[in-house]
Amino acid sequence: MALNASTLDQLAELLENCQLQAQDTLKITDSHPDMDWDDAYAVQDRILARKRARGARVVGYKAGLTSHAKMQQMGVTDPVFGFLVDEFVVAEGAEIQVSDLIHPKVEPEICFITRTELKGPGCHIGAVLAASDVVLPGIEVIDSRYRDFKFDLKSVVADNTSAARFVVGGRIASARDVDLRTLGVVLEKNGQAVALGAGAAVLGHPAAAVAMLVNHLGRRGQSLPAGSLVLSGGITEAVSVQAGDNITLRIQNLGSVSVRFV
Ligand code: OOG
Ligand code: MG
Repeated sequence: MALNASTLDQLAELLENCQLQAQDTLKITDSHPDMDWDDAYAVQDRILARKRARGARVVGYKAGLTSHAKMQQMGVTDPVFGFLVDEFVVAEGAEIQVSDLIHPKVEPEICFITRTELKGPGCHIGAVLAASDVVLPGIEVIDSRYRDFKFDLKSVVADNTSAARFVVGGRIASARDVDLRTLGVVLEKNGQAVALGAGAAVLGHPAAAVAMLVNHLGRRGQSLPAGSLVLSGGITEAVSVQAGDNITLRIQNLGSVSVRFV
């Protein structure tokens, strides 16, 4: 660790306040260039601790930057991991207030719900599929707290990987009964297909993103509890949205899920 506890607390307070007040900031590595990976995840942990102290409940986790399309869009090279709490949940078909957010973008994702606990190191696709109950479509709404979505990996980790809202829905399927690599994915904005892909865009197989998450948690002495929801990462580039936009995600065999921005 390169930063002391009070600096980590200050950074967590800054980033969480930016989230709650829909205000942006410069990426924190500009002011703290020596921040290391442990510091970055320690800031994220402190944001979660602040939310927990106000009664928030962790409902799952997310992997991000797991597809080449996303890595290219953001100019980075490695996946990152974040937490999902109840305040991020949006009901299927509900409205999202754009004024609560800074510069939201939507991402088409394949979501897993686990039936048994998963532990790393050594977690692999087979273990993830064996432990997963179901998969279903999910739209993640990301909203980097950094000005113009400009960040490096450590800054985005500290910012809980831009997590803001998510909606899951459509049709559930057994994780073992569908070929998650070849599932076709269509993201529509106002009735027009704006991004297309297939499950394999995520690390060759979306379950690989869940295995990476579990191994990441294992390195930190944590496991993925039974009943966790995991967003495995955007399959395509993220798409900017504005008030008035209707977003629908269609995934082959898994139906569709929609959300409206107002
Ligand atoms: C970081 C979060 C990326 C994904 O699915 O790739 C992410 C960002 O691009 O702001 O959630
Ligand atoms: Mg995402």
